[in-house]
Amino acid sequence: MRESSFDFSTTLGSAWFPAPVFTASGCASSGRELSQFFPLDEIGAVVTKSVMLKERLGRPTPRMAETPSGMLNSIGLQGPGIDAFLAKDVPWLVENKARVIVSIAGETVDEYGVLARRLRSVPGISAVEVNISCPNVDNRGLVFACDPESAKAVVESVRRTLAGDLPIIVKLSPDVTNIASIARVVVDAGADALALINTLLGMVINTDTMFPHLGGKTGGLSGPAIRPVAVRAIFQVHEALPKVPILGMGGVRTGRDAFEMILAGASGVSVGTASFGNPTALIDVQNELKQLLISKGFNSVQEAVGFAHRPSKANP
Ligand code: RRO
Repeated sequence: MRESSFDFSTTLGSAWFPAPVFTASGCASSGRELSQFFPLDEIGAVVTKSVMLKERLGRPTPRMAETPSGMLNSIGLQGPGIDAFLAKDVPWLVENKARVIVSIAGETVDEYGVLARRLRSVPGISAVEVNISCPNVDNRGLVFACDPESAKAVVESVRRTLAGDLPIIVKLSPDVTNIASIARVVVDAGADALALINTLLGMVINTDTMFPHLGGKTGGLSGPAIRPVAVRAIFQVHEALPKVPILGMGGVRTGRDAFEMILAGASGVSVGTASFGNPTALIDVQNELKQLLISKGFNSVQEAVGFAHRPSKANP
């Protein structure tokens, strides 16, 4: 397979992307910092930090902790609110030729509907990520992805509002017993694709002060430590719902890590925490992934999606 004839594009619902590597929501804000290191149109898309209806200051500091092979964050949905975001960030991304996936987060089912309505006629948006799995909320009842009825209500509200305007990608939490059953509920409610996985709820206690280290006490664990959890979740959901596109994420640092997620069933892969240590991680992952797919004999990304599910000699 020659590089020139290899098809590196991918789709999430009706949205098409020329490459399968994306930013992870929350790790690149609206892409301004990363644009100093590479042109944003070289990656699949920028997935923006989950935005709420109103400006939000987020949780008390400290908001970060290093952990073995990972990182704990407790940002708490800090952001400018949807109006400022649509006035400043989306136009800037469009000017910079980035493809844009806007991530939204609401405090109530209705708020998700209102946010979706604001996005309906905005030019330059490829898809909406509906984040129902932020771990950094003070009331665990607001982690909609951990309760099938709440998850269903949010997705139905966004689907009703958007009709067929924009593909809906729903971001799920790994902190559930059966992620495939939650996936099925949100797909039945109208999700076109799924983003797997958000961070895992964790905690670090400072053994000098003998108090929790983070201002918000708990935080979301990301980085290589969670990659096997993400691969497992992607594999289980692809097995249950093989036609539903998955945007995979969780500890991807190399092209081989991204390849592993594609083999598990992801149609695209987001790189998040790795960008903090290496601002060109997205480009490095993308280049390495392309070479790996070609060297394994694939003609396209699509051919490799879910390849680990084929029957083996040992397990036909
Ligand atoms: O803002 C956050 O603290 C946050 C969000 Br919205 C999320 O979805 N996942 C995460 O680890 N942190």
